[in-house]
Amino acid sequence: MSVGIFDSGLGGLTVYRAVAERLPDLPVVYYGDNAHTPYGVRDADDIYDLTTKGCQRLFDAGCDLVILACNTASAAALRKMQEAWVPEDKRVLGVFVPLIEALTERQWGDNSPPREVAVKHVALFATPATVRSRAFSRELAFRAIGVDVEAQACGGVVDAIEDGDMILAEALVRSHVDALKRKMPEPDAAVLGCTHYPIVEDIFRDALGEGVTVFSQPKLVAESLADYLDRRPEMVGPGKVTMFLTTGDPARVSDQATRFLRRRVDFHAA
Ligand code: DGN
Repeated sequence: MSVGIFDSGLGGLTVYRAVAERLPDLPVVYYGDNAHTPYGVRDADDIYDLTTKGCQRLFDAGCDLVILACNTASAAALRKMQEAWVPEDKRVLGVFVPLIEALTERQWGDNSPPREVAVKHVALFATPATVRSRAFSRELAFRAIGVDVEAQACGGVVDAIEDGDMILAEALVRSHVDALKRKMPEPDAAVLGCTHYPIVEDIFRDALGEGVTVFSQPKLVAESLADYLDRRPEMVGPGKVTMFLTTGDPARVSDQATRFLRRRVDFHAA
């Protein structure tokens, strides 16, 4: 089978790239909902409808396992989808759990009791919808992990990156980090909870300063996926081919994707 990677647009390509590096033989179907991006400003019902539609398309393309690379979709839709929508023979996994597991040094699907958490004051940077959903704190509370979380909604950063305006992106990141530090002066860890932020990770690191451990998703998700598939070899069947689908204009999306992947790929109409 192929593994599906769902995203609201192009940002999930940061996750795709890490997965392709970690698991080069794994066929992947990438679905970018570019016609409806950004999700960060949409309401939860809308995000749920768009995310289930995209996942259905990935199931139809032969994916039994779909990763929601999009934090906003993971925050606003995943739990409800898992409870009420995902068919028994399919799996949909989000990107918060690998982050939380990294904080607690556990692994996807590992139900052992929580261990002592090394970090205490965690700064979360994410889109307005992810912050509004409080999903990150909810997942921590669900696992009885007692850390202090302060969230900063980073309005504008996704758009600046998509527009290729890196000067604006840097100014916004620095002002969001300043705003966070006014609420939590000494975070000891920072979670970059948005697909686009790995592209400006160095700016986050610089603005946060030394002594702050930065958790970035792509590598953590790729590592968790490798682990997950290791423990479920029956899910990895004979290969299909990797392909890229978009609800947007394939030619335009293929051009924009180069910025995220640093190589050319061809998107097709979803
Ligand atoms: N993919 C989204 C996320 O990770 O939150 C960012 C883009 C968006 O739809 N706002």
